[in-house]
Amino acid sequence: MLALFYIFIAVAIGVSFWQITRIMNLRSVIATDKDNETQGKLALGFLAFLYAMMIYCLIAMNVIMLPEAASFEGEHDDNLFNITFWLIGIVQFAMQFLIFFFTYKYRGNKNNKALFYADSHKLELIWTTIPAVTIVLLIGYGLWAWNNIMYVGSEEDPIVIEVYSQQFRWDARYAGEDNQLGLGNVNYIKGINTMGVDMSDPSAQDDKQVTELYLPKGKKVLFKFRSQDVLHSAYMPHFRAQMNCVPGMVTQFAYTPKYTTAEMREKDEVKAKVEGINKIRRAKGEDPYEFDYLLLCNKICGASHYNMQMKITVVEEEEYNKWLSEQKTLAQVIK
Ligand SMILES: [Cu+2]
Repeated sequence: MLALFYIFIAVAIGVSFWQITRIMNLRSVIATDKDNETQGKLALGFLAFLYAMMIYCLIAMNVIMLPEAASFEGEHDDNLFNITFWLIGIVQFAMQFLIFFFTYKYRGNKNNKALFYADSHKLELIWTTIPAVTIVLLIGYGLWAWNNIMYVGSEEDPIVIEVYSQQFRWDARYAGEDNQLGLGNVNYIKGINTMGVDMSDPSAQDDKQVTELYLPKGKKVLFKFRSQDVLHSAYMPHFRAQMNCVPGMVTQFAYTPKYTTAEMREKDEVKAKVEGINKIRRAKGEDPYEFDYLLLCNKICGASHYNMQMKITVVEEEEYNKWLSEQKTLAQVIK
């Protein structure tokens, strides 16, 4: 056995010496002009492939992208996204061309001579200033949009709704007549009081707990988030809003719904997307999908995280008032 091992080592050493001598020989092999010509043309071919893939993905993936923002605050997210997308898109389209075209244009050639070029202050000034100013403007707009949806310093009088997260469900509570949520704490969770509302708090009496969100069109809604167990993230993609739900603290965002669910379903853009999605679902043998606004969990919070969602229905104000008046107050439900 040991003899076999020695033989193996001897062979391994022999192979390494052989490889090393091959590498030494390679040093004298330099690519010919013909090789450079081929490699240069391959670089151009790769550029064409890259562009084709980019355009194909943009068109093919469009069907699973979100439709137009369904909240007034979300319009700014879409603006930011579009500006950034086209800016980066155009710049990278041009840069890819320069990279691969110059690779081809300055391919190795015996007759070429390198040019010594130290630096250019003018060029450096341009490529520092333009990106810096652009980024400052984009971040400025982004911060403004952030404050806007976080309800910082807004004068409006919003409808207050609490959204409560736990593994693996959502509960919601409307603030009721007084538009003031009663205090909540995990210690008060008992029986049907699944959100842990402090029933000795006067402002808790008229609160209404529901399992589906109804929102009125054109009215500002302020969401307050709590979590019972781990980090969750309240994600309402159609309204372009997302916020972490953190155990032990209350977080928030606010937006104004722009279209009712029915109006959204009638939009050509939404119809085309629903049709595209249903084509994929049919091929898989799944039930057809109908457009609905959704609240999803966007933090991987455990095994059934994927299933943690709540339907959001946006209706005209009249219908919203009617629906809300039909819901029972906590005082009626919890004795
Ligand atoms: Cu979750």
